[in-house]
Amino acid sequence: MSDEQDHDWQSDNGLTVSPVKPDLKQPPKYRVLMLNDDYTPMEFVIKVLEGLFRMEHESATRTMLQVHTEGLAQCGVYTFEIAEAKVEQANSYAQQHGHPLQCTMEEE
Ligand code: TYC
Repeated sequence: MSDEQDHDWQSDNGLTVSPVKPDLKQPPKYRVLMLNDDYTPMEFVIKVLEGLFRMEHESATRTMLQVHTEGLAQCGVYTFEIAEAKVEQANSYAQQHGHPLQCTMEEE
């Protein structure tokens, strides 16, 4: 395909013709955050971080301890729909097991 066929072109006065700037903006990303509470067992939190957020045991443990000591920590960064699904899955999995563990999300 020739260069001319690769682009849309705009013409202002009929004399100059220039390529329309392609819109290359990335979709916004969302941080999933995990919040501390006084009741959820540490081992359960580590399991969620490994199983749902695909962390290795060591980084899951480090992240759990960061939540425990600082109040919250980032579990991952995703597009809107994936972040929304992770938050929903973490919160309902915790609820099903009788734990108050909560995740939330915010735009990066
Ligand atoms: N603070 C909890 C405890 O002492 C452990 C915990 C860590 C809970 C992280 C939630 O997101 C959390 N058992």
